[in-house]
Amino acid sequence: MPVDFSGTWNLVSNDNFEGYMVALGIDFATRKIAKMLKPQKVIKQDGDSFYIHTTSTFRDYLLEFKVGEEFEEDNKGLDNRKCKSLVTWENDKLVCVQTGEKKNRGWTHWLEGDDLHLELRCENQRLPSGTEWFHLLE
Ligand code: YOG
Repeated sequence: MPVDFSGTWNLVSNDNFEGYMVALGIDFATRKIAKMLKPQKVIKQDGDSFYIHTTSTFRDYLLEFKVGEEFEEDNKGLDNRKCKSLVTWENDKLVCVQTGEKKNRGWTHWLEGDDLHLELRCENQRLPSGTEWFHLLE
């Protein structure tokens, strides 16, 4: 039985989100707002097809992809830089590499019990393993 990320998830911690946003070149005022947000993720997974909708009171971001198929990502409402993204499985981890202007850009999702973990990477910044958690809603 492959891993299933489907569900509604709430942010519980975002250690070093600031460092990640600085690496992405997000301006001070926007970072101040973004740090305070408690975004929610709705993930719908059908095998290798994913729908990940991240919502907040400030901005929303929708990502749809199929594992193993490269796609264009526009990061609209985030840093607005276009990149080519490829998501692959590394055992039960979902690993995205975002190739573009920023080096070493990408993210990794994995599950630990009822927690969804997300590591965000950009240039020399990373949210260390397990510092950003989302909890499954009832
Ligand atoms: O999710 O990559 O699940 O897309 C990262 C924000 C903040 C906007 C959020 C809005 C990067 C202002 C995307 C936050 C900072 C700051 C809610 C997380 C950029 C701008 C949308 C992400 C992946 C993995 C799928």
